Amino acid sequence: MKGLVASIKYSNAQSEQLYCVVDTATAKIGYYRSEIVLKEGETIDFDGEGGTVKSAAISFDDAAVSVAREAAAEAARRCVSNKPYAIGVKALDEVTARMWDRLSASAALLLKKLMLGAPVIIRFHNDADGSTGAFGLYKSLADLESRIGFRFGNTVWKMQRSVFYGIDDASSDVLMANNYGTIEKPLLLCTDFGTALESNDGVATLGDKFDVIWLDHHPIIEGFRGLDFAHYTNPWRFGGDSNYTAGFLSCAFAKTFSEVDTRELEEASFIGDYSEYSAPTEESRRLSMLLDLMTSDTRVVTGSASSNLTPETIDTVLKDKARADELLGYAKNKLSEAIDSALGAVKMYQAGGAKIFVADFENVRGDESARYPLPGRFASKLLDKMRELNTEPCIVVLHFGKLVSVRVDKSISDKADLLGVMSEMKKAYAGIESGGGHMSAGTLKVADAHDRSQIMRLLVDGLKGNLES
Ligand SMILES: [Mn+2]
Repeated sequence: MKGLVASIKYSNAQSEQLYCVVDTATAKIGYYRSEIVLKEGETIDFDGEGGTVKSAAISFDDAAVSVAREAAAEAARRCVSNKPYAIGVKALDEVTARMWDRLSASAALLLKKLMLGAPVIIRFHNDADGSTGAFGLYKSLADLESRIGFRFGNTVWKMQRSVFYGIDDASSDVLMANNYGTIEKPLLLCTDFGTALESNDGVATLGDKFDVIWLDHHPIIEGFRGLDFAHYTNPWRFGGDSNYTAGFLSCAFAKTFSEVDTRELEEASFIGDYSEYSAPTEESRRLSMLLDLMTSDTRVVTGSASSNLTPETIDTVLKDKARADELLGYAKNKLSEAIDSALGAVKMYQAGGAKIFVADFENVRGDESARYPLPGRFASKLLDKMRELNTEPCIVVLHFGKLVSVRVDKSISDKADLLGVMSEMKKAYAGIESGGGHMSAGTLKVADAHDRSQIMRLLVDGLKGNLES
């Protein structure tokens, strides 16, 4: 059989190196061990019986590399549909249609990389929204694999525990890419995080090691370097806003090459991010809560110390109804305990016709080692509860160590102008390390936890000033 070595996953031992070989006749890829040393770009005439190359006639020709890359690009384009995904919600469907050419071009890029065994890193935010996006993408890729009859391989899923893409993240991605020899540049795909000035150093650290696809729905921050990526797509730039969730965006992106049904996942993303398009069903509520738990405390599902959560693990849990029910029961319990403690610990400030509630998460979370609920997501749940208990619109401010999470009722989010208040605070006060988010949900990080009370006062005063003006 004749093929071209498209990528190599290096290992210290030659026998452990993993070679991705494109079949020259069919453009399908296969993964092999090899008893002889091969290099990326080499054409080999070989016998790959049993998944190991024992001997091969080797040649190298630039033209053959170009032909293989063009064949992969062509095969990728053939997989991409030009019919925009639509779910029957006009406002969403119009935004999707406007983004479609862009999403299709990004999908063609992703698929070309996968068809040449290039390393692909997919990072998703650790919440219901980010994880539905990753899971929808995973299911769609699996569907495509089964239709084209080969596995892509060399894909790494990483759950992102912050809303920024930092230097450490970029360094780890570059190190990982250095572990491969490829004829095609590695690809990084980020979803549901990172649109912030705080990600600029990470983006700079990436250099030109990667092609990048960035799917986000956080408000556009001018000066964020990722905006220059050819494959940065954000509904804010196409007449949409944060209500068009990243989970929905990633599922729509996946619809360019797969028709796998992701409606329930999309719905779970709307619930998780409090999107105005949310129309919950019992099943999607359940899914959203499960993903919320799994992404908050990976130990309850993996049983290990690893803090990563992969779509494979999510798949395993979702397929096991008894296990999923058990986890849901656990989540509901933890949540209602935390709500009860919070109700006894909040301070209230009147702000025009609204109420601002402030609480310390330390007083809420009973068990030190418990990771569910996480403070940010708990702030949203607490806002729900406060809405139930009060007739006025509410704001919840929850502090925890160096972090301050703020949740604002959508009905007053324009007037309260949380993002404006946070950006003023960043200018006026050097003790703030980072701050950002959506109109109705934001997080501040202070350099020193001792400064917290001062920060809280500035924040409450800023919101109050806007609401009373
Ligand atoms: Mn989101």
